[in-house]
Amino acid sequence: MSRLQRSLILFLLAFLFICGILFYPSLTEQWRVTVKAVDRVEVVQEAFRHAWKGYKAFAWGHDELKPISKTHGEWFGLGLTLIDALDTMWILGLKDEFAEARKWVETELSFSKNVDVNLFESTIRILGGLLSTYHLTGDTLFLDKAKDIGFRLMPAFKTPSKIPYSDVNIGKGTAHPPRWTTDSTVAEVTSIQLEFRELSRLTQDPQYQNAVEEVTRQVHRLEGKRDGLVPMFINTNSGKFTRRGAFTLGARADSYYEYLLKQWLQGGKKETELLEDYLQAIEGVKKNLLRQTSPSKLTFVGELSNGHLNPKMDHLVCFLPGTLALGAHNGLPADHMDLALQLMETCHQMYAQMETGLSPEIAHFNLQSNNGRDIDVKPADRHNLLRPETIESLFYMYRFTKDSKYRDWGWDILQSFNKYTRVPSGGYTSISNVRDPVYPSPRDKMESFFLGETLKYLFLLFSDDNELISLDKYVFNTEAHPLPIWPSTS
Ligand code: DMJ
Repeated sequence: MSRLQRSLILFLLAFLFICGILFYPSLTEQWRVTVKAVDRVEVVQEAFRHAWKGYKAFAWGHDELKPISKTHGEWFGLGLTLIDALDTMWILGLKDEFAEARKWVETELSFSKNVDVNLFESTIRILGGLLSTYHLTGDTLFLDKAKDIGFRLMPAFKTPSKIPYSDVNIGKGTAHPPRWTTDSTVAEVTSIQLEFRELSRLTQDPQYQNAVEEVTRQVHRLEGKRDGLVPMFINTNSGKFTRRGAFTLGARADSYYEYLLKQWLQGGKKETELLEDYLQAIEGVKKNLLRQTSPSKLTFVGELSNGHLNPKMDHLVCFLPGTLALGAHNGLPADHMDLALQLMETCHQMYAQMETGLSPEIAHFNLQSNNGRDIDVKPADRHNLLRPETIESLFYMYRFTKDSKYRDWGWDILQSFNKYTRVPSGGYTSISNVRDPVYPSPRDKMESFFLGETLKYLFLLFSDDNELISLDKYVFNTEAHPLPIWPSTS
């Protein structure tokens, strides 16, 4: 080799070395970011497959998987998990799994059964799931099934007040309240509207829309609200609120607020009474229920009981940051977004401060300046049911802000689910103690909303495709089933 050749080779090597130093960090960063984004989506798909593996092996066609005892639990006997998961499989691109589930719906699913179902739960999970799967796939099998269950649920509205009963026998066509009361839950009777209104639009049969809008009309003008906040119970005979004086954004009232905003969006922002009720309620939250913890000033939504503020918040309330952000995205006051940002931080802390990284069902907040911890958990509230609300809100917050911290928070939750709730033989289980990372006490139950909602929102949170269920074209029902925003001619 000549001296010239040697010099050329040395020069080339030096050049490559300098290029490496200059560009390596940004190349690796780019590569890392791309791989990270892809990986997270794939980890969700893998989690779904793992959950499905358990459901398929031990609970196929039944309502819920009991992954530890390797058997199933029955609630309505209608394949609840399978139906709740249909559109998730479609959105996650799990074609084989979707095809086998579709086959079951076609050949096995029958609503002609002498069985009592809860009106609200079967509307949001079954009717909602079938309608959204119909919209995503265009497959009329799902529309036919939706019509069938929708029609069978209608006897619930035959009450003296037209406020529906909680339970319907879908085989006999009879309905009744729970054995111990003639009250229905306010959230339940006011969170079936998106689904029944959509069923009327698709079938051109107004009976469904008329029935649920009668409920909305009555609740709109009822006495007993406090600054737009509603009590938790309503009587099916009198049509009036009962057990007044207690107000929460958690269990029994939560999705009333969610559906005010979402019906307004579904109908193309024309139904001003819905918007007015929603805006008034958010003002009511600010005036009556908002507090900040000590020492970290976390904002939370407490509960009011006969004028007394109880500083506790259900995990269920963590739907609220997402709903507030959705409203702000649609032109509602900017301070709704400010509140969403603060509440999102609190919901994140409800996970981050627990030893397992998983939120308890209910958090108690500290208001005393001399006490050290912001969040306390009572022994009876330490369970985690694999609920979706925080991840749901993270999804909205990421879509609207593009702040990657929301993805990172969701990623941490997914990793905790994988660490503490994953059952090796297939499936995930709810746990009884989020404060014990050594033995979180598995409860042996995978709720259908883990597949219907939690994993779906995780996937959408990590997906870079903003058009995948665009929030300008769809509203999610309270079980994460996307329904179309009506075209302006509807
Ligand atoms: C789901 O059935 C729905 O999200 C409902 O609105 C509240 N409870 C569960 C999930 O936590």
